[in-house]
Amino acid sequence: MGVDIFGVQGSPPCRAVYLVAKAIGLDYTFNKVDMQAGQHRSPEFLKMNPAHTVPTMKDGDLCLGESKAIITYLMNKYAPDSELYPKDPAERAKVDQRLHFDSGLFSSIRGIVFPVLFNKNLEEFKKNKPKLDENLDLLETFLGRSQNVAGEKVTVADLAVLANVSTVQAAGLLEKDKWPRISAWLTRLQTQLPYYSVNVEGANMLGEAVKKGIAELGA
Ligand SMILES: N[C@@H](CCC(=O)N[C@@H](CS)C(=O)NCC(=O)O)C(=O)O
Repeated sequence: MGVDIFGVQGSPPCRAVYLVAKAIGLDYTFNKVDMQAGQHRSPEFLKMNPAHTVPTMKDGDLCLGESKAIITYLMNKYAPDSELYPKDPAERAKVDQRLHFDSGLFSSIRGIVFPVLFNKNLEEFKKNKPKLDENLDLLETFLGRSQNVAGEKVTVADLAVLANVSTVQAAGLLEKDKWPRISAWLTRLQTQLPYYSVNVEGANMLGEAVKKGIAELGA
């Protein structure tokens, strides 16, 4: 049977799951969801995940939506001894906290993507941009306290945040002068993580579309 992951390439929460799966050497089947055709709202898909979001995972009888739930499940079940999700309660709590932070970061990115790619609304983009900047400021603070997002070692929190921040960078919205620690962390992970490339194509695809959209809006 094995693990099935349903997703698309551009989506940051999907890419976070692919990064984790690759990092732990998970043997899984990737099922590309045709969102334009509304496959994520089909009765079969809604049976697995009524919230009609990707990523969605199926492992035997267990169907899960929500990237963070999928990530922590995969770690608990398939890589329980990995340092990517530490066992010590305090260390794990910090990773979990950063994963929650990452959900907020993703929402603030969505706040940019929607007005730029779908609504074509400059005012909405301008209204939402400060929330993204605020989250990047917070991440810059985290990275001032430790080398990585949730401590000195790379954890699943880094992989989740990486999927989001690489999109921001590809969109031309990660100013090096404003967020130098984030920029340096991203550069370091590029050489440090042997599986870094899993995320690159999707991040560039979405990021570059956003960059083009911003230019077209005249922002
Ligand atoms: N909190 C969710 C967010 C997932 C999400 O919003 N995915 C988007 C693609 S990036 C999606 O599936 N949108 C389709 C929909 O909401 O109908 C997670 O982390 O998995």
